[in-house]
Amino acid sequence: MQDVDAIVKEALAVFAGIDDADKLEQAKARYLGKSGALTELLKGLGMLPAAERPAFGSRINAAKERLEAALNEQRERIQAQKLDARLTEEALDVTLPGRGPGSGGLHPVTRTMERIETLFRSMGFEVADGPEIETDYYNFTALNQPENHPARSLHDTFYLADGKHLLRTHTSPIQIRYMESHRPPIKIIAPGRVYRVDSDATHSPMFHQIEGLWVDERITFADLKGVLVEFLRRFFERDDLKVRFRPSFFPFTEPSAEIDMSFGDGWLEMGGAGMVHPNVLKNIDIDSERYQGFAFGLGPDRLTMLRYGVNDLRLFFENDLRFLKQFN
Ligand code: 2NM
Repeated sequence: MQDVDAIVKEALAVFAGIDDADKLEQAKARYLGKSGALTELLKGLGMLPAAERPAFGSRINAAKERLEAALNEQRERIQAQKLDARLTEEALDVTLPGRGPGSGGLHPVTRTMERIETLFRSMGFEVADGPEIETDYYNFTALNQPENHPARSLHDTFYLADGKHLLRTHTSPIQIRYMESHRPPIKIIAPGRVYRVDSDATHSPMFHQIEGLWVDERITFADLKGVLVEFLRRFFERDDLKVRFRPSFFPFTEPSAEIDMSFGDGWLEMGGAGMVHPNVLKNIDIDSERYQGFAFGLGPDRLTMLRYGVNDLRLFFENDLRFLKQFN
């Protein structure tokens, strides 16, 4: 059987070497637990001659107290160490400079819109505006879209619950409204948000459009080509950019064309255009014998994707700052 002093000496050394609270309690059990070294000694008390029992008993009790005191000290030391570590880890350096208010920036599509407006202003175009909630008349009828034209179907157009209004599907209504209150020469662009029931990697239910309109005496398709080629070359800063006009159809223009521009080895569709249909001019009391005009529509979202190399249109409208911050 181990001597009391030897047990105490060993236990004190073991306790002092432990820096984990759980391990300390396990070590305590080895000396003071039910079958701990000191407890075992106490159990052997009955075998001693009666005269020696009190002295030996009190030695063991003194040893127990000694170990309990050492345990308490070690518990406190471990707790203090833990607190120190936490304070160090969570320390705040209050001498660091503040982060300051984050600087905001314009949305990439807004930057494109402003750039487009600047370029067209330099070519003598005014910028016109109008409501996003429109009537059937301004969105379709005035634009020579027959009553049964597919674009009017519930499928493409968001109709309001009142059955009278809709979200404009293009910015042409701006131009109709402008032509109602102004007489030629009319030379405007109409930028803004438009809405169609459509959603995938290249279509968003809300997207942007910029339409242009130039009505005067003797405006021809050559003027249309000149303006659009000049615009695209300046927008993409490429003097050698090629532009191609492919025959197409729109109810509000005749003749009509799709506008393609050279891109790498191929062509990319950039928008549509044409000479304003005489019926449209008649609808707003402009003499279509005396005045002619061209109109076009461009997609600023598409122009932004190409200019910045973005491959998914939806990124523009999710408002994830990690994406948007890259443009400022
Ligand atoms: C396009 C393509 C072709 C257009 C026509 C008019 C208006 F009001 F003068 F009739 N505004 N915009 C037009 C013409 C729009 O977008 C692809």
